[in-house]
Amino acid sequence: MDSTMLKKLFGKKGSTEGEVPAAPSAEEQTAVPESPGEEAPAVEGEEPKLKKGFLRGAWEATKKLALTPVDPWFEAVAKGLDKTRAGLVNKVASLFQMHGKVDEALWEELEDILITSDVGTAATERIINQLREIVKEKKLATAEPLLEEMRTILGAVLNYDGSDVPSEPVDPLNIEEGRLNVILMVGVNGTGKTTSTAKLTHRLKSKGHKVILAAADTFRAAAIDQLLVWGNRLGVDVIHQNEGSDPAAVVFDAVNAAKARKADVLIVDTAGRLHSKVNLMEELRKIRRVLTREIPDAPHETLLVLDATTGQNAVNQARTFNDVANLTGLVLAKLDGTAKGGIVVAISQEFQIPVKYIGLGEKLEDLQVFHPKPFLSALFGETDG
Ligand SMILES: Nc1nc2c(ncn2[C@@H]2O[C@H](COP(=O)(O)OP(=O)(O)OP(=O)(O)O)[C@@H](O)[C@H]2O)c(=O)[nH]1
Ligand SMILES: [Mg+2]
Repeated sequence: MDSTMLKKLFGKKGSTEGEVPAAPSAEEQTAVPESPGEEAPAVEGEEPKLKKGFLRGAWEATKKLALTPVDPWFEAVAKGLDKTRAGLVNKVASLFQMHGKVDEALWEELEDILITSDVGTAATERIINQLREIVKEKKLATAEPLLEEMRTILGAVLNYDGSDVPSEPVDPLNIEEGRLNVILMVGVNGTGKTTSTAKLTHRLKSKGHKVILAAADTFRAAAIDQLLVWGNRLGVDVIHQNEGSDPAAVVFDAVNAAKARKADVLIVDTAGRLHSKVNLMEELRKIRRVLTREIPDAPHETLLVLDATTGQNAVNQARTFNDVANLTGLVLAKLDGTAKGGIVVAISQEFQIPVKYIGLGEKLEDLQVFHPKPFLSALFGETDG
């Protein structure tokens, strides 16, 4: 059972802040958890007498939580989205619950919450317009049913087709056996490119792929060292040259080394910091030219790494890079560090490029495949993916 979820539902009453309860035993899993209010059950196993509404909903959710085996993928996403759940969905849920009637003030407050959570103006407008339509069509007098409706609308914005998710997430990458697959990591400085490169290496390696890294950020010696440290920790080769050398030359070396060493995947970590945007884009073009000369259909993936905490800036970066870099996917890093995870919604509304991964922490395991189903379940505090 995820302690943070229980805390979210029931607050911290009766427990010390930061305390993590031990995993429940089989008996405990069927026992009734402690409830926050005076309406807590006196007898273990007896249901509290809660009226329909938020507490009742929380109770039902917690009961289900206690009985549902936890899926590690869903659990990891849920944990990484704690802040956004509190900052976005819980706020919307309590607005719908507390406000009661549907009036202009409700729409204004909803707009405020969505905009301040980085959902973006286009998606906010879409959500509110569709909710208004639903209120009219279904002649809703109260706002409470709107949360479930909003979840459905978000699913549509995230291009969710209603299909189920595999129990083991499939890496959404154009990787084929029998060839050298090249993944180019791009993005402005500090977004999480190098860390995401390491996390992706870890994922691919654990699936049996032989990975080689190219230190094509030659702008700073520290950038090369950082990748070397990760390479060492991961047990993979890092092809590098000295600080200031031509990144395209590093990539040329790396392709040849990867071919000679029969690697399956070459991941190219690039620089984000150059004197100007023009220089940065020119450097990326040159890297791509060298790659294509060596392997005609390379790079097979170009992933733009965005820092989820930077809001509208991330949207602007996606626009700029998309113009020059033929992006095949997005990595939204640092989603764990923000209550404004609405950025995933804004990005999905504005671009056709799929969000392929989300970064949910600094550790190697903290890169998760993005799929709207577990994402929405985690966001809405549900109990499984
Ligand atoms: N909390 C959290 N921190 C992250 C995540 N991804 C990266 N970071 C941190 O963000 C900082 C910058 O990450 P880097 O991977 O060095 O970023 P970069 O894009 O390679 O930066 P430059 O090479 O300077 O352009 C580091 O402190 C990382 O540990 C994430 O998903 N969650
Ligand atoms: Mg870097």
